[in-house]
This record gives sequence, C-alpha cells and structure tokens, in this order.
Amino acid sequence: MLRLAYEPAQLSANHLSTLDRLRAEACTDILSMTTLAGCGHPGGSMSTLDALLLIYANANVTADAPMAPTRDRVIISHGHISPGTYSALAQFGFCDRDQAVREFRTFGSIFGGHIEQGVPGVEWNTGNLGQGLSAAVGSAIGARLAAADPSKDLREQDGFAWRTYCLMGDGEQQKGQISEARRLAVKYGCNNVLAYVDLNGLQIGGTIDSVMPQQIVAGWASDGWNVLEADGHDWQAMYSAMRAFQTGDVADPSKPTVIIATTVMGKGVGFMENLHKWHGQTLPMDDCRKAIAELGGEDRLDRLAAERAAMPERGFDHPFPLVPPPELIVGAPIVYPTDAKTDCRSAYGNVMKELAGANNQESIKIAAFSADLEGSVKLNGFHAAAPAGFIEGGIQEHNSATASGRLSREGFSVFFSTFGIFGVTEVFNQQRLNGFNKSNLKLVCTHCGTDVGEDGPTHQVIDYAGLLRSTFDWEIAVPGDPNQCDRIIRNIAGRPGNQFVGMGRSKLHPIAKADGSGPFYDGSVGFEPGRADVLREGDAGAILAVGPTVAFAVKAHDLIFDKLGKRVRVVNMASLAPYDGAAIAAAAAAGYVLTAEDHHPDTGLGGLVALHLADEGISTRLERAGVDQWSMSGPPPAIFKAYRLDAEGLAARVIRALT
Ligand SMILES: Cc1ncc(C[n+]2csc(CCOP(=O)(O)OP(=O)(O)O)c2C)c(N)n1
Repeated sequence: MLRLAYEPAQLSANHLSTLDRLRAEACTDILSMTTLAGCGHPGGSMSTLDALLLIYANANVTADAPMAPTRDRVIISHGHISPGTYSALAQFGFCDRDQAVREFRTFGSIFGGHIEQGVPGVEWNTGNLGQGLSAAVGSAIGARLAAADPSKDLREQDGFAWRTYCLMGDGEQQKGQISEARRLAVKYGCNNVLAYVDLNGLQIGGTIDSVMPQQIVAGWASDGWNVLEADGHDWQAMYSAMRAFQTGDVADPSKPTVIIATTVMGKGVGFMENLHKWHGQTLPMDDCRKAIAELGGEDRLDRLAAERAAMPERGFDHPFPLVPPPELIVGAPIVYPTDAKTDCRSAYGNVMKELAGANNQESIKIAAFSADLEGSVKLNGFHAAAPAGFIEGGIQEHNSATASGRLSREGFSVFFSTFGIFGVTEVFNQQRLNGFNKSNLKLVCTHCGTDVGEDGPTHQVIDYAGLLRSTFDWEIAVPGDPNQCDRIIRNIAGRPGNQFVGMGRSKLHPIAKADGSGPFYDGSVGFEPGRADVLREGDAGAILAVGPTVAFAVKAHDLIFDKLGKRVRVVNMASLAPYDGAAIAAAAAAGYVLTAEDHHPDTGLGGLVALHLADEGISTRLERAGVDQWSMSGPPPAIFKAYRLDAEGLAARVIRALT
C-alpha cells in the first residue's frame, strides 16, 4: 500500500506510476458504482480524486487505526463526492473495493449517497454544502486545546496534537458559512488546518461564474489564509503544496493554509471532461465500459451487477463510531433559597465556573463557545477560570454550531451558549446535522420564549422544542427554576449525546415545597431525563407546566383552591425529550389537563401531550395554554398576562373548566 507520509522531498518515477495506477483503479470504481446505482456524482469525484489519494497517502491516518486519538482528520465537505471518497479509501485499505461498488447507495449499506461515518476513515457526515470547514476548524481547535495550557487564552499559545484536512467544491464556496469558519481558524491560530478547493469551474447549473460569480482566491487571502495555487492533476505540484503545509514552508506558518487546485470535472475520461452534466449524472452501461477501457481499468460490471442484485435485504442498523466526552467532576448542587429571586442563566454560569475550576486546571476537558453574548449567557466565570477553554465564535452562529458540534466529538465536553433564537432556530440544520453526526453538544440557550420581553418577537424563540423534537438525537430540558437548572447542567456536563437546555431571562423565586419548608429542588432532588416532578398534589385536574410557567402554575394551584376549594395537581414537565408519559397518563386520570408553556402550544408541551394521549388512547379534556400568536415587545409580566399564561390566567382557565 502506498505510504508517503511526506518523507520524500520529491515524488519518484515509481511513486508517480503507483499514483497513476491508484487513480485508474479508483476512477474505475467511481464510474462502476455510479453506473450500477444509476445515480450519484461522478464528475466532482473524478476532479477531487487526485487530492483524495495524495491526502490518504500522506496524512497520519491509516486503516488499522482509523479512530486513533491523535490521527489526522480528513473531512470531506462536498459529501456528494462519496464515490470518490469510498474509492480512494478503498485504495488505502479502509474498505473493500468490490463491496463499495456493489453496495453504493443500497438501503442499509454503509456506502450511502453522501458520505457517512459508518465507512472507516469518514470523519463527518456531510452533504449539506458549506459546513465541512466549520467541522474541520472545530476539530483543529480540539487539536490545539489538547496541547494547551488551560490558564492562557488559546490565541496566545502554539502547538497542536493533530492536523485536519478539509476538502471542498468550488461551487460550494458560495456558502457564507465558509467565511465564518475561515475567520475562526485564523483567530484561534489553526495552522494545523489544510483546506483544499476543487476548482473544476463547474457546478450543477453550469460554470461557477454563471451561477454565482465569486473571488475564491481573494476571499481566502483576505481572511488571512496562506493560499497555494496548483494544478490539481499534477501529482508533483500537489504533493509539494501539501508538503509545504506539513513542513510550515508557507508565507505565514502561524496561519492555516488552503490549496486552490485547478481541476477538470470528469478527469480521465475524454468524453466526460469539462462537462457540467457529469456533476450528478451517471454513465449508461455501454459508455461506462468505454470509459473503463480508456482508463485501463478492469471491467467488473457484470459480476458486481449480479452480486448487487442478489444482495440480501437489510435493516436500518449500521455501525457508527462513538466518541464520548471525558469523565468530569460535576460537584455538589448549589441550593438557591426561595426568598431571593435568581435567574436560571446565573445558575448556569455558576455551575460552569465551578466545572472549569474542577476539571480544566491541568488540561482542558470542557470548552464553551459564545456568540458575542458572553455576559448575557453568563460564561464570564468559566472564561476567567480556564481561559483556553473559552471560544468566542462571534456573530457566526452557523459556524459555531457546527464547530462546537465537531469539537464535542474530539473527546471534550463542549457547551455552546447564545440566545435560543440564535442557537436553535437560526441554525436548525447545523444542529440537526450535529445530532445525525452523533456529537455530544451541550446547547445551553438563554433568553428563550417571550420571557425575552422587550426585545420583541424577532428574539422570542417559541419553536425550539418543536424543531429539536423533529430530530431523533436531541434531549430537551427546560428548567422550572434556578435550582433545577443547576441540577440539569451538572447532569448533562459529562454525559454523551446532544442535550439542549432552554431557559428564560427573568429572575424567578425558586419553587418551594408544598409545606413551605424550603426549596422543592433542594440538594436531594436531582435531574433525570424523562422524569416529571409532581410539585403539588390534587385530583380535581392537572396543570402540566414547563419553564417559567411552572412557578405560575404553582401559584395558580393556590388561587384555584381559594376559589373552588379544589386542588389540582401541578407537574413540572422540565424534560420534553425524553418525556414522562406516565406522568401525562396519571394527570389525565383526573379528567382535565391544562398544559402551560412559553412556547408555541402545537409544537411544544401541548402538542406533545396531545399526541401522547392520542397514541395511548387516553381520553381526557385537554386545554393548551401557550404562545398562540406572534407576540409583541413588552415586559414579560405583561406578555404572560396577555397570553393568560400568568398565575391568574392559568387559574381562570382551570376555574372555568371545573365549574
Ligand atoms: C446547502 C446546499 N445547497 C444545495 C445543495 C445541492 N447541491 C449538491 S452539489 C451542488 C453543486 C456543488 O458544486 P461544486 O461544489 O462545484 O461541486 P462539483 O459540481 O464540482 O462536484 C449543489 C447545489 C447542497 N447539497 N447543499
């Protein structure tokens, strides 16, 4: 197997002929798999192929240890070039050539239409263009953090534990998230990133200039990267450029480097070259045979077509490597007394400061991203306690979402904090892909719901639970008070998986026990995903509440008793995913359920309860209180009153229903 590892200064004639052979074989595989599947993307696979082969021949990653902790990471951002990626990986033993060709795009196979991590060597599932560089920079920051002194800002330090490569298309350069990622890489001194732009000049709709003119070289240079230009099909030129990055022989070795390589779509098959139709069109069988002959490859089409047709049916299950966060010291709960108001975000900030003090002293185990809202999301204490772990990603939430998600797959516990509207709704697809990539992100968002108040409806996120519940990977917790917030953050900090925690802005009185003897969430009541807590007992009906409405529901309980002499059960449904179905069923037994939330009632708690009741065939009267029209700017108490979500509003609903 070819292994150069940047050792020779120049490629020998022997190296060149070996590379030519690998290219011909891999190109044969690209065409064979796309023709047999009848779909896929041969054109860009063929133009990027030389770069792929050179990277796997040189980077510090091998098939015998594709997940070695300090391996170089290769992230392919234009995930549609899966045929090129699988074919190149097969040449270096990461997967089997015939299997890749036979199974490409068949249901249940690891060889999906866009690259996925089930294939050894694939680091990040991509396909939604423009996100790969953010993932690569997140990974590169991980390599920098792994070598960092926690007490100093990362920008003031050198060193890294691995390199990260990122391959991209040229049409893809139109995505703005790429500029965000470029800036983050420069800011945090990621000279361990080598990017590659496959400048084949074409994209789906024609030439890149006809679709959307752009200044690719100037763009990278203006953001401060070392820009190397090369003929992407000249082995020696490409190798020299890559080796210059490896040895630091670039204009500014403290900066990241990009190779912008001029290539040819469909390279290697005369009748395919430089035609944009081959971006996503496959050759008919006859033409595929002609192309393979031109490449000097082996025609395995008949055999592999027969094997493909005879493949057994498969299910959903396919392998996915997991990388958990480190074990953390999470400390003892802070208990906030009921007689003083505290906001959940301050409770969050206090835990984060403690976590940094306990875990980030010898090395960085916890990192936290902010989006120019460090003070508002209360990360100052964390920042001061271990400066290297604090990443200020700027007003570049798409990039920060992806970079923090990827960093959380590098063996760190990673938090990303901003307002809910910017951490979820603004960047929903990035969070969706984090989930799909099995990241371990702790997305802790403040200023959720209409509780943002005067900032008005652009900032009042009322869809976060619905959005994240539309994925299969995100846990959702919305604390009812600062004590519960403290427990939730300690619970998620070192746990694998993606967890969202959403909180409002207002200061709240911690919820008291029914007998008034202290906080309900005292040091003995922890957080458990999927468990609801009964705060007040009652059998006349039930209020299921979440977030800031929990305190209103508790007060409503008293107002209802004063008026009717009846007690309703009050349940804190803080865990929205997973949720407590038994608590819903038990509440429904009373015959009347009111849900209360500072969220759209169709897609939040109300919708969830309605679905659960319907799914389980449970019949009860259900009323859903929530944010049921666009709100307006104003103080939160006025907004809650207008939606009849405050204690009086909730009590009035219940009283009307029960009389
Ligand atoms: C965000 C996003 N928008 C649109 C697409 C659909 N799409 C897939 S490939 C492609 C063109 C990509 O062009 P380029 O990066 O030049 O790749 P090449 O054609 O060279 O393979 C488009 C628009 C996508 N995958 N992601």
